[in-house]
Amino acid sequence: MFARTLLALALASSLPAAAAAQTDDGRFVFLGNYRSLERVKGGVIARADNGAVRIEQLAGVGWRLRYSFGAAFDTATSWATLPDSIVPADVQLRETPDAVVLRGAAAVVTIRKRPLRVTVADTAGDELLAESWGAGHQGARVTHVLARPAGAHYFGIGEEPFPLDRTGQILTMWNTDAGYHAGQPTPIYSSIPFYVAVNGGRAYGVFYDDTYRSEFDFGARLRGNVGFTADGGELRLYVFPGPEVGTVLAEYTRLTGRTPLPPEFALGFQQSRWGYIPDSELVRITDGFRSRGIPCDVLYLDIDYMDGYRLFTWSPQRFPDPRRTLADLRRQGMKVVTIVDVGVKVDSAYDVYRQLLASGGFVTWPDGSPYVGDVWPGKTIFPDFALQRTRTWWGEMNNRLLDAGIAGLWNDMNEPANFYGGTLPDVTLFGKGEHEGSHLQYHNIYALLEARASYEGWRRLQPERRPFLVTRAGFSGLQRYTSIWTGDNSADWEHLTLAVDMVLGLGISGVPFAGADIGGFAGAPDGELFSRFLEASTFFPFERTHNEFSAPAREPWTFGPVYTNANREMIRLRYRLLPQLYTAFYQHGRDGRPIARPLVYEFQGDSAVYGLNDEFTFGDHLLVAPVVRQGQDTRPVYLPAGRWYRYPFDSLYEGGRSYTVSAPRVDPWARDDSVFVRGIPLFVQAGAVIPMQAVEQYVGERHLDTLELHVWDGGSRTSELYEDAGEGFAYQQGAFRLTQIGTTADGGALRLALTQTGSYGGAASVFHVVVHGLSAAPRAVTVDGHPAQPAWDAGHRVAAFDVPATSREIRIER
Ligand code: MIG
Repeated sequence: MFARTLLALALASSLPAAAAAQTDDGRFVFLGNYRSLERVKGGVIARADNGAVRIEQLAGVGWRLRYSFGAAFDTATSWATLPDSIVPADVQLRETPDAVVLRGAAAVVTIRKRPLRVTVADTAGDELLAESWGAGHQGARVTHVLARPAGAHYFGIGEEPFPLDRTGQILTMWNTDAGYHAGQPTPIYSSIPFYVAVNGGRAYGVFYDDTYRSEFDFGARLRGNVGFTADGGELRLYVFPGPEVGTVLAEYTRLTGRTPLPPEFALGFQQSRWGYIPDSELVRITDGFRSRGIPCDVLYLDIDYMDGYRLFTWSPQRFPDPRRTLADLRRQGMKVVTIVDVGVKVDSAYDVYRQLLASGGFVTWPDGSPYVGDVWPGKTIFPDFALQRTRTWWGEMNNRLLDAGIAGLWNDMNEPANFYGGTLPDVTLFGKGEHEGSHLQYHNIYALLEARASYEGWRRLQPERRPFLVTRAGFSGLQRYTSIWTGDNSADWEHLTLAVDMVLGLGISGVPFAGADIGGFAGAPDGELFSRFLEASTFFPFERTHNEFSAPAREPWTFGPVYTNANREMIRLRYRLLPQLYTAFYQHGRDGRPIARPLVYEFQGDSAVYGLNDEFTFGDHLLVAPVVRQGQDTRPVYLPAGRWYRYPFDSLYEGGRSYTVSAPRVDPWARDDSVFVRGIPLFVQAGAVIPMQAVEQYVGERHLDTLELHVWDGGSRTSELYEDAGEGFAYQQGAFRLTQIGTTADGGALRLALTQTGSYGGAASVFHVVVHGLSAAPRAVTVDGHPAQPAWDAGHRVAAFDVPATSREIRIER
């Protein structure tokens, strides 16, 4: 109260009419009328009766709008954005009696004066967004209300368990241990207050960089409006003018960062359960995979590997010699990731606790004493990741696990979760002496700061290895450090639908490296559900089975020989597609695009795709339509305009309409293993090249000197293949090879033009070219002018031949 009185006094002295801004009666007070203008680098500060707005154009990002309802603008640090990305860029300024107009590179921002309201238009003058009620506050709460044009659709806000088009949804940003989330209202584990709007085929994006608890209302209660309301913090938003969805994501991720290339093994299949104990169990599971020829790269250890749930320890009974156990597994190509929670057990005999206590780097009560919560180990204190010294220390603690030979860190319970009432109390304090704030300010970024501590620690302490982290909670920017899984789902069909919604929602929100617990965390899937879950997850960037302690086992071989074959085939397909997937990770790093991409990413002009929640592309040109319903042997698939081929049987479909296609459940009579791949509808665009490789039991099992280029005739496209060592950072010094392949098809020939950049000694020396979509054997094939001898497979109607990987031009005459 005292602080607020001071604020009001300060406000009154700088803004004479500000007394009117008192909100004791609970009303929201909006900016009111324009009063004056001040120029700042890249923009202006416009002052109004009840506050001010600072608007700047930022190079390569878009526009930042900051509102103040007090004497000065907030100086709070942003943990979500990259400081280097905030570079003001010149604007042209024009003032008229009614408005101030700022013209920038990709948008025109107009500040109307009475009342002060902002609109953003593209440079052609077409309006993108317009404040309706605009910016206001009620005490510390801030709100921002925009008009919602009738034709607008909204995507983003991360992993929400709802359909991708947010229109009509109300979504709360407050990281919550929200297990079993089907049909429940939000909040959910992570908060990504960023959306992409598409209206009339044009896209723009909005990001609210406010960590307090907040709510988006996409025209539900707010009817013809779209609003954001937060419990506190500065009303600070960024507008990304687009007009492509891809440009918006490039701009947003220039601001908040992109996922660096993970170690390639992290793209392989991963098997987890709560309860792989003791050490011999890891050996048994590894044997289970290897003896059945089911590829797998990573096993997970959940909380019971620890000594009494003490972080960074090993149970002496269950894992007497972890270094040796992990080394033995590694010889079979099996890596191990350990869970790491955040609550540090209160136990004076436990050195991690003693160190944290002695450093003072824990979350405190208002008087500075440690806040003690209750998590798996019992009474716990919580590291204060807002402190640099705690982040550094955390990295060193993680290194105890890395030294033992683990391959990644799995960060759970970091909402933060607390068995006393769900989370920490609002009055707890963080960041003392650095960036002080209460739990209200730090709650949503606690996991982001933990991930930052883990990532930076790993880079510092093991600089040759790419970090591999998995988190449950997070905030915008988490993608710079970690992958994410969607938390505790259930073994039911609805949760399969939600898994697709959530993973695609994350991807279109700048968080590409995501997946869901295959088969459901709780409950017991039958073979059909498990296989369908696995089919969809084959095309999620992060692919991991996991289930709770009391749930029955669900290794890929748990459901009988027929399902085992089907599951093996899907996992083998995952490994066959690793070059496509790895290339998609590279592309994300280049421009922020998702890896599993909702169709609106590429086909924003086609309104038929806005409501499609269960179709996406896996990298470029490969459309996936997983079956997410029980008992189905067919499903409808909408194909956007263009020509598409069904994979792997190559029937041709004209896009721009829907088809009902076969998607058979596992067929007990199948003889040919590859038949199982028919179960999931996959379509490839004509002209596309999909890079593939031979199956390995784990990434890097052997050096692959040959990669496959599968090309589908009948269109012109550009495709890419990215190769590097799959580990380490030499790629940042040029040790990579990017092959770009342009196709053109005319009456006489299909032509492939290959260009390469970078130089990587380990790159494939041979491309095995497989041409699909031919009606007869090619008349001739030439490679850089020299004749080649294709093998013609009349049954599958494909022609195949090898070329040197340095070839420049391939001509297929038909
Ligand atoms: O209170 O570590 O979402 O994946 O198996 C439950 C035990 C804690 C929640 C995670 C889940 C994990 C479980 N954890």
